[in-house]
Parts: sequence; C-alpha cells; structure tokens
Amino acid sequence: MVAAKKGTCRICGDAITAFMSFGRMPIANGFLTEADLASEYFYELTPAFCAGCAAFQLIDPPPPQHLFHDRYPFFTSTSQLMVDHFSAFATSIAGHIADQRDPLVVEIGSNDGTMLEQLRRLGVRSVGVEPSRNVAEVARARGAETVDAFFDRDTAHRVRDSYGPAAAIVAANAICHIPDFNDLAAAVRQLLAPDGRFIFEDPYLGDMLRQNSYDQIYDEHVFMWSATAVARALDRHGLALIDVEAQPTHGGSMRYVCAHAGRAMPSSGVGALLERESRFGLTAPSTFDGFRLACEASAADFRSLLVSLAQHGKRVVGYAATSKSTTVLNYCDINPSLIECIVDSTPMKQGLLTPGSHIPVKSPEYFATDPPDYAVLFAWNHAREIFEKEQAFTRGGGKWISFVPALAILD
Ligand code: DWN
Repeated sequence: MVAAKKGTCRICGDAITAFMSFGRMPIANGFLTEADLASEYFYELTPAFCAGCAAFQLIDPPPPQHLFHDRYPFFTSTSQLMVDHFSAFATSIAGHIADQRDPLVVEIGSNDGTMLEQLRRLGVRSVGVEPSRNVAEVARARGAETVDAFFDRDTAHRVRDSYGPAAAIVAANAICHIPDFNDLAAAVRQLLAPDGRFIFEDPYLGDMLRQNSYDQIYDEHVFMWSATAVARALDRHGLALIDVEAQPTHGGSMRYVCAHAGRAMPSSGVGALLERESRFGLTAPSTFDGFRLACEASAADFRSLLVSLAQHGKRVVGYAATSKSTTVLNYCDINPSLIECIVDSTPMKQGLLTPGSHIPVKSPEYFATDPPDYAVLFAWNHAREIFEKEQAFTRGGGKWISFVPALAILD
C-alpha cells in the first residue's frame, strides 16, 4: 500500500494528510498535439482536509504558471447560461456599491471580459486582472480594461497606484484557483476601500459532497470552499464574511460577500449556513472517508458501463472537453477505445487530444453529422443548454450518459 501524501495546510500551516489519491494526472486544460505527447506533464492529484481550519485543498498541485499562460483554452463566454449569470452578478455588484461616488470594481481572474463588459454596460468603472494572456487579449478587444498578471500583493499595489482603492473586488471561479490564499487576503485588504466589499463565488464543497461531483477536483481548484473555511481564513487577515448566497452555476456554487472586519454586520444567513455545514459534516475529517468510497464506486460503475457498451459494439462520444472531464477520464482510465472522441464548441480545443487520455477533440458538427449511440455529458452543469442544442440527437434515439449525481442513462 502506498503511503498517503502529507503536506502543510495552505491556510493555517497545520500538518495535513491526503484522504485519497486520484493517481497520476495531467494538466486539466493541457490539451495537446501528437508532437506534445512525449513531454506531457503529470503530477499526483491528492485532496486533503484540514481539521484545524476546515479548508479542503490539494497537496502539491502544479505551479499556477503551468496552468494559466498564453494558451489557456477556457473562455467564459462559451456558455450563454454563464453570460446571463454574469449579467445578473454585475447588477448585484452595482447594487452593493450604489451609494459610492465613481466606485471602482476590480475583477480577479476576469477571463475574456464577460463580467467586465456587463459592468461597463451598467456604467461602472472596472478593471480586470487576468494571468492568461490570450483570454486577456480577447477581453481587451471587447473594450474591457485588463491587467495581465496573477493577483497578489504586488499586483494589488500596482492597481491601487493606477486606479485608486476598490469599492468592490469581485471574482467568479477564480479565488479557488489561487494557491496562496493568505497572500491573496493581504492583497485584498490592501486594495479594498474601508467600506468596500470583496465578493466572490466558487463551486461549493457542500454541493460537491451532496452530488458526489468529484470531477470538480483538479489542478486549478486548489481549494473547494465552504463558508466555514472562508470565514476562518478571512478572520486571520482582518476580513469578515458578512453574507452568503447559493448559486446554481457549476453544479452548485456559493457567493461570499466579505468586508473589512467590524465594518458591517453579518447577515443571519451566515450563521445559519455555518450551522448547516457543521450538521452536514463539512467540518469533520471523517466525512471525506465516505466521499472517497463514493468516488471509488462511481468510477468503477462508470468504467464498467463504458466497457460493456464497447463490448456490445456501441459508439460512445463525449460531450464537452471540460476541465472536470480530465479528472474523470484519467481516474477511470478511459481511452479512445471506450470514448471515440469528445465534441466541444471551443475552436482552440478542436483538433487536439484530451490531457492524459488522448481522446481526439472534435467540433459539435461531427456529433450532428455522425451521431453516436451514446453521449457522455461531461458538462453536466450545462445540461439544459446542451439538451436544448442537441434535440436532434435525442429525437433520433441517441442516449445521454450522466455520472452526476449518480450514473444514469437518460433517454
Ligand atoms: O473554474 C473553472 C470553470 C468556471 O470553468 C475553470 N477552472 C475552467 C472551467 O471549467 P470547465 O472546463 O469544467 O467548465 P465548463 O463550463 O463546465 O465547460 C466548458 C466547456 O464545455 C468548454 O470547453 C465549452 C464546452 N461546451 C460545449 O462544448 N458546448 C459548453 C457548452 C455550454 C456547450 O454547449
């Protein structure tokens, strides 16, 4: 038996031990050509839970520079649902700062400028910070002011010097990507105006456990946050969690509204959620033993279904080459003999191979012109939008396979 990986909690510095290993993993968004195969990068994907501060985190993920660079292939605007979500999020942010004169909003991890564009439409002064140059360029082409950088204390200093203090610092699906939360919190404290708001949302640990969506665990998601962990981590830096709001995006996310400690009263929703998390086991290490068993069972069931379909001569295609699918494909040891290709609407991914599993990525046109018997819904979080687009496949007798919350074949 291999010894469980050990590490140090990124928040409080306590010793932590991985509760499971997903084994050798490639970079989740490391799509590659045949020529890249020999130099493909792998690391061991090992999640751990810190009993001291309740932070769910990865031990030794790859350095951020390996993940976010000038060929990052995820663009927020690929989903209409997300564009609509960001429009509503921008309106909510504008509401938080409505009483301030010419307020500045800084977005961390602003990707292709989807949210910045919405803020601009509302007349809100905004600037994004984005380390992946190619997506930052797309944002700038849309007129969204963007600084090419990782968000840290140095960047916060530069932004404050150039634009002044921020009335709001916001982020969607980005804070969980930042390995040094303590540096991030110090940077937020430095840039945020005294009555400013730090508002971020990330996939929620409680939803991941509830529906066993273990595919949320991959290199970019260094943390899976709960309100308990956020409150404890902020407390170390003179910041406080003052409100929470559940979101339906990415299979269940949580929006956290934070402020300088002592500047605003926490809502009753914060206390209620902290209490629910304790009852649901989000503060207890033993919860993750059950989760590990559920992951193992889910992976075994999914693989044996694909093996059985292949034995019966059925054609199976994957739908959406998501970051999440990298965990599933590699953990379940799936290769092109089980899934012949994955269709995805992102031109930058088409023509490449999926990380680790080396399944060809094709355009969704292939799906329409040469429909398979089964399609695995890797973007289960976009199910409604995808089913709507692919009605012809379903009408023609094609079947969808989903593995979240449990393995199911949908007619
Ligand atoms: O945090 C992150 C979230 C927000 O987005 C990142 N770490 C990266 C990314 O994760 P993901 O790749 O798992 O995201 P999605 O949004 O579940 O999947 C996006 C992929 O799905 C894109 O490659 C586009 C594709 N897609 C498609 O082919 N047809 C998506 C939709 C909606 C479609 O209709």
